[in-house]
Amino acid sequence: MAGSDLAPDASSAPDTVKILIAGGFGVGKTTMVGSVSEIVPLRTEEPLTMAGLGIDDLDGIEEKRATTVALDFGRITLSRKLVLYLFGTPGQQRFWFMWNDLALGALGAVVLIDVRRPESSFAAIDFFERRGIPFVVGVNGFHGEHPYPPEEIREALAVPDHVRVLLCDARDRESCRDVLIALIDQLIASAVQA
Ligand SMILES: Nc1nc2c(ncn2[C@@H]2O[C@H](COP(=O)(O)OP(=O)(O)OP(=O)(O)O)[C@@H](O)[C@H]2O)c(=O)[nH]1
Ligand SMILES: [Mg+2]
Repeated sequence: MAGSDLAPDASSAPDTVKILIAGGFGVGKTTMVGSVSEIVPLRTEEPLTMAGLGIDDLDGIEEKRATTVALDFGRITLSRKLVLYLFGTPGQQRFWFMWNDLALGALGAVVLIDVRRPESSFAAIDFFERRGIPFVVGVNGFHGEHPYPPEEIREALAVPDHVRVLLCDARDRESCRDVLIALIDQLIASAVQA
């Protein structure tokens, strides 16, 4: 109905943005997508079994029972004008071949780090740097503990100055939301500079 108040107005439709939640094995990616998503997240997890002995390194994550074999999917509305579609990547090396496909069309990424095992996310940082996909680093303080300040972690990971490093808790909605907002701020800042 042209001219009617009920007519759909394309200009009021929110922008939708694809964001990846990436990082090493068991750093909390599925947990993060689950805590922040406003829809029931899609998960593709399989149980960790004895078959993974000697392959899946559960050091520090002994409680872990399942692993992502394809992707996590969730959604968060950040404002009336902005909706993020979140794609969690699988963390184990044998599933990394999927990252290229998952990264298609992504505007940015959160590289999540387990503060106790930061080296497990080196490959993820490398992946986004090589492809020029902007990212922020979310430092997941397992058990809510953050023994190192962000600047120390930046130095240890050799993360460039323009990349934000944020302490977070993957189990906490507000905390994960703050990381995503920082990523959007970083994307806007680099678009303005370009
Ligand atoms: N104590 C604590 N446990 C956490 C936290 N984040 C995740 N976990 C737990 O750690 C385990 C691993 O979390 P996941 O979210 O499955 O990690 P992931 O990165 O998706 O793992 P993969 O998909 O296998 O790479 C799960 O048992 C979570 O419940 C945290 O901040 N604190
Ligand atoms: Mg997972």
